[in-house]
Amino acid sequence: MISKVMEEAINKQINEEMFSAYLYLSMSAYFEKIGLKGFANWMKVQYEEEMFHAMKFYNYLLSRGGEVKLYTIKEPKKDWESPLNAFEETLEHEKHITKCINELVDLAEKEKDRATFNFLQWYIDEQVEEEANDEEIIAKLKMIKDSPNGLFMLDRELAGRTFNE
Ligand code: OFO
Repeated sequence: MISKVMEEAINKQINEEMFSAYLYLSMSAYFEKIGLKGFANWMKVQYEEEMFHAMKFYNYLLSRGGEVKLYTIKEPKKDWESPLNAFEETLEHEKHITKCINELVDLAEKEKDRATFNFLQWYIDEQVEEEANDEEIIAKLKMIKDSPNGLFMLDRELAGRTFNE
């Protein structure tokens, strides 16, 4: 049975992951609005990934005899200055999530909760990938600057992203 402290921390993280999903779905709608369907697809896949992250915590908590508590999800922004601005904000958000995961790992260590400590290793690897993906797109957007041609090509590339766990 999981400790109450760990249970509460995981419930908060479920909310963080669901907010991430909400934020990226909102970004997907923004990209649709400005006519970048490939970017919109990339963000919609990211939304699906975040729901997967949330549900992985949810299922884990139940499997350890914990009680799930679904907190209110914050309202995300719906407009950004540019694609670059949206991706820079995405990277900032992912850095915040990495910090949350690291704090959960610290807590699992403090609680001597080996199972949760092990479970969290998947999220540590996932965060490395998430930040790297954002950095790659930011670098491309910086190269593209104001070239519509470059933006069009990147949009085509991002249209190919599909969800895989
Ligand atoms: Fe984007 O990794 Fe979960 O929140």
